[in-house]
Amino acid sequence: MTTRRKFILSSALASAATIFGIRPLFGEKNKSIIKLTPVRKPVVISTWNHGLATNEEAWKVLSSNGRALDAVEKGVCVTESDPNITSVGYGGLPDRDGHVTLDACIMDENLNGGSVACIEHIKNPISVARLVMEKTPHVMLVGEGALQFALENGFKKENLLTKGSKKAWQKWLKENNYTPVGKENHDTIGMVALDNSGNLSGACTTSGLAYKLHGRVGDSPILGDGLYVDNEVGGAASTGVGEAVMRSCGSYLVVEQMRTGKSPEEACKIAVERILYWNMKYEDLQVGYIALNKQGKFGGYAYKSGFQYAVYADSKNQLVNVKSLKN
Ligand code: SD4
Repeated sequence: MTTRRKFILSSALASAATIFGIRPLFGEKNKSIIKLTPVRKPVVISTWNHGLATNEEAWKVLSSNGRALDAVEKGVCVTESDPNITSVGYGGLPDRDGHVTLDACIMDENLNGGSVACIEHIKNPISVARLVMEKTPHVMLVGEGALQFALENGFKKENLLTKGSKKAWQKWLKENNYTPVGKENHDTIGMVALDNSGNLSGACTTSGLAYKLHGRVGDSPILGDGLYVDNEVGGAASTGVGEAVMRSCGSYLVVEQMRTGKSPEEACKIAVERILYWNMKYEDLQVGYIALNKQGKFGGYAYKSGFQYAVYADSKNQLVNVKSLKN
């Protein structure tokens, strides 16, 4: 092909890519762009103010040159094991039938993922999700099968319904006539970390919406919804009404926006704008995203005000109030 023809063809491809909003940033090309920019590391971010304690644990791993994957698993285990956090793990509010059913997923730096959904009786579902990733040919196990897999691998069967959560559920039963309202149960923990080797990993774990229908699974254990990590670009995690996140493939959308060069905050904003654009209707609708890119830059955005995330970077652990589309 002559040089002129080659030029015309590549310009045509470039403008087609621009029209469709696609930029060819995959593979080697993408890697070389990222290598040119300075990297701040390690960094870990996680949702809500309980993210501070979660970050502390993750930082222990990161600051001793550990792997981001170990950091996110150990970090979110803190939240899962805390009986006073009623939206994650032990102490999580049950479904409308009184079952505490948990959702969790994890992703490493090689696009590997593991997930469990609607699992009962296991205090640390994130560790089961990691085992699914590392020891099985699958990505996701659900319900009874997930429990069976956990027990076969040495996890203990426990009662996760604390006195406090049981009391809250009984009160709800009296007042709400057994009608699931899809009301948000704030404080799913989503976490993304960048380690000293420059690798990204993430984890997300929750007891989901309080008083949901038995068997309901939200966004949190779904790769691309509650969490997505692409080690060439960045990672993102969500919190809020899972149905809205699932309908818009939220975390994947955030990561793909970062791939086109958007900052973490801009990428998160685009993902919540998608929810507004489609006019999704849920009672008490809130969705918040957090994102961390390969360079160690981070950000978040929420549908409505009140969302915070915790960031541990430059040896400082602090809370950030995020901007929102609505008050
Ligand atoms: C879910 N996204 O199950 C979770 C709930 C949540 O803050 O994040 N609440 O839909």
